[in-house]
Amino acid sequence: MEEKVKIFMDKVIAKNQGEGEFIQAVQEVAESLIPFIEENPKYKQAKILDRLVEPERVIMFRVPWMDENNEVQVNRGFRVEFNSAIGPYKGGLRFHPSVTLSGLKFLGFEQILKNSLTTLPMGGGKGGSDFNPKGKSDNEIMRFCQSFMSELFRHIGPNTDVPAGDIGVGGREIGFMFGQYKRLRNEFTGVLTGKGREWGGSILRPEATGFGVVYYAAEMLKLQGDDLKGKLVSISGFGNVAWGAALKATELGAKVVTISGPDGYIYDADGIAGEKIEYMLDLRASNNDVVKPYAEEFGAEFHEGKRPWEVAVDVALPCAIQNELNGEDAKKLVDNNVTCIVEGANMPCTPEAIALFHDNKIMFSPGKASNAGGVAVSGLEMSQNSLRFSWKAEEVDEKLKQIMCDIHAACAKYGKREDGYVDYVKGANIAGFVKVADAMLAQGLV
Ligand code: NDP
Ligand code: 2IT
Repeated sequence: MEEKVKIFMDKVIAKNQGEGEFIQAVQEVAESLIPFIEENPKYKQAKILDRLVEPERVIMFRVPWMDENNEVQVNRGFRVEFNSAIGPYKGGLRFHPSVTLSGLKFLGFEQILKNSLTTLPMGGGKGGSDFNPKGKSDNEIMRFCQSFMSELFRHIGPNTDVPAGDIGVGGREIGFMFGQYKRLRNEFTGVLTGKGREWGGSILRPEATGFGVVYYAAEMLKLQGDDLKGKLVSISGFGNVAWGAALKATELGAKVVTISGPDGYIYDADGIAGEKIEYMLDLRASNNDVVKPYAEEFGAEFHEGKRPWEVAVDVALPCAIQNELNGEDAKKLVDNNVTCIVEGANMPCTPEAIALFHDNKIMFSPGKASNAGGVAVSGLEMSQNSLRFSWKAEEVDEKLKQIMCDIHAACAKYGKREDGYVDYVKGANIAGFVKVADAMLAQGLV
């Protein structure tokens, strides 16, 4: 089997030279899926996996804009329309200087399986720009978003491709892009999700990813007869996902002791709760991208240049960025008797870290399963827009909780090993794949 994976990956590597993150994401999926496909020859004959790793379309464009000093700036915009077998392309936009085609291809590829897991009719896509929002004025952000949408608008639509937020894209940016789309098309439609509540957005969308991560963690613990009450939790990041996760974990009786930024991590032995969680929003809104001010505000420890994985906890929730938890970090967590690692970010754990968790039979969930709550509520926002209706907070929360329970059940079913250990990576990849693959078979060679 290893040989079959190698032959497949050699082709992928040759075709996608220099795209390390994309190759990393495909490798993980190929290891789970190739044995499954060998047992199900209909997928093999139709070369579903070869087709799945090739985006249906990639759009790359120039984004010119004028800064506050009347100087011309030029960025690059992208939209990777990866797979539309089960619904319109759906996935976030990332504005960050590190954005490359490889990064967006990895995110778009993961999104195919993630969106399938939600059980909602959404295909996979991702986009963004190498624009750096840090230190930009509101006016500059607006001018950039308008220029970005002046090209993107011709490629998207409520039945074609529905972008949303990701790193660097929140409610403000979605507002500016929605306004420009509406102006160019003269249509008020659900073309983006993450909109403001007053103009078609869903209640609980900002909280949804973090809440979903914690609902998923609770399901993993429940399967072992355990729960979150009294558990020590470490979280990385301090953005939208980290904030929602801290809020829900605390509500369910856990104690969150860390958050982190690119500058280092905060250790707060008293627990990050109440006004301290709200303060995370101020930190993020300040546009400075540092967590150190938390230590000064609340008298907690700040560990400069370090990551939170050296702290002894029961549950770890990496919620910042890809490849932020490596083999060494994983070893520290394992040595400190961690019981459960649940990814909030996309691909935050390296392959070495995941292998160590698996070898030690520690519960580990990949982001494509445990962070699917964000895009799931985006899917609910699309439904509400189509119905011209909006559900109440309790209704959305109930649906979100049910979706996370169902994703967990599907992953546990496909990932359960003979000795009872659940390989959630394998479970998520196979459970996400089947629906997309069957739809591709039904729709012929397109
Ligand atoms: P935010 O922009 O709110 O937060 C991410 C921030 O983390 C970046 O600004 C980045 O800062 C910072 N960061 C970079 N490196 C580190 C580090 N080593 N330690 C701590 N922080 C770091 O983004 P979100 O909360 O929206 O997204 C976080 C993750 O969750 C991403 O992987 C995203 O793809 C994923 N996700 C988001 C969803 C959503 O609905 N928003 C849904 C599902 C997944 P800097 O700019 O300096 O690099
Ligand atoms: O990675 C993700 O799932 C997101 N950034 C959310 C995508 C969406 O369409 O809500």
